[in-house]
Amino acid sequence: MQKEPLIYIDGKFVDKSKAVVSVFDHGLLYGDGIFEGIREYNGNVFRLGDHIDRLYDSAKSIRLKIPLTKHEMTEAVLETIRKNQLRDAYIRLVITRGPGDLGVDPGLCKNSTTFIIVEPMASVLGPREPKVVKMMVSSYRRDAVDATSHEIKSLNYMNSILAKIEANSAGADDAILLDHRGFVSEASVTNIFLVKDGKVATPSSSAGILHGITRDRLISLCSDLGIDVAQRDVTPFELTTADEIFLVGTKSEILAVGTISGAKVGHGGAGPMTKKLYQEFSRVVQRAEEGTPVYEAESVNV
Ligand code: PXG
Repeated sequence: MQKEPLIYIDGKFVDKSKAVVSVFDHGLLYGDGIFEGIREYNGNVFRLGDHIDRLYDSAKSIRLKIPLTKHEMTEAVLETIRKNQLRDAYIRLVITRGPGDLGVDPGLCKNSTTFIIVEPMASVLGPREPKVVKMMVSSYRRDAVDATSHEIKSLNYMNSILAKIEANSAGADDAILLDHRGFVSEASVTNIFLVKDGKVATPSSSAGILHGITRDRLISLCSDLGIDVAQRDVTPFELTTADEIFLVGTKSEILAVGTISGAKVGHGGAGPMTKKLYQEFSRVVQRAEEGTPVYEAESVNV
């Protein structure tokens, strides 16, 4: 019989079919919890330290106590990948407030629940060109920074889900959300970049964005390559007049935006800057120094 994937739950490894959490878990009842989406490329977990830091920042901001140290959490991630013997994977690390009586008060929950899912996932980065997507501007505004801010990587994704439903009905691949001021924020699960006259810009944290790890690496990549890159307020006008627009995220990697609400961005395909950054980024993710080796003992032995 084929072996089932193993899921980490609170220090134990259980078969996928038996990996369950309580219906009283406040992560499910109230979206009270946090998560990370992480990737392993060729036996290396890409920027794992950054993901762990962001996880603990999210936890701190919602006063969620994580029972493991950062080092122990890092080990738990690596061990889950090893147990499933994967070299190219998507890793979902979730910490919920844990089971408790009904009622929104987090004080009702004694212990948080931690689980880690790993699934095989091959990169689409490589010699080919970036995928081109059709976008629209959502009628939903991004949650404000003084509300359920996406600076917290929380389990509350209804804002993005509503935008996605709207995009699905309009025949678009995804939607770009504006912030409460009317500036560009991000797409449902990706950060956004635009290119105009050879300069790159991306919305700053005031627009209620998730501080994306891919975004962060793309910004430093631009700097390394001598490309002018700014984190600033971006207006909807700039979206309609940009030469190129692209989206970035751990799972999506880099996507070129072909159209927004039917209007072409540039020539309607992946532009030269997007292609260049895509090629460069495909090399970055494969570099050993960008990640944490999963099978260190194995590589030491060879
Ligand atoms: N913005 C939001 C709101 C996100 O959820 C990103 C940007 C990109 O961040 P990283 O750190 O991955 O570069 C995310 C990513 C999915 C998926 O299915 C992705 C995310 C959350 C839920 C689903 O791709 N987070």
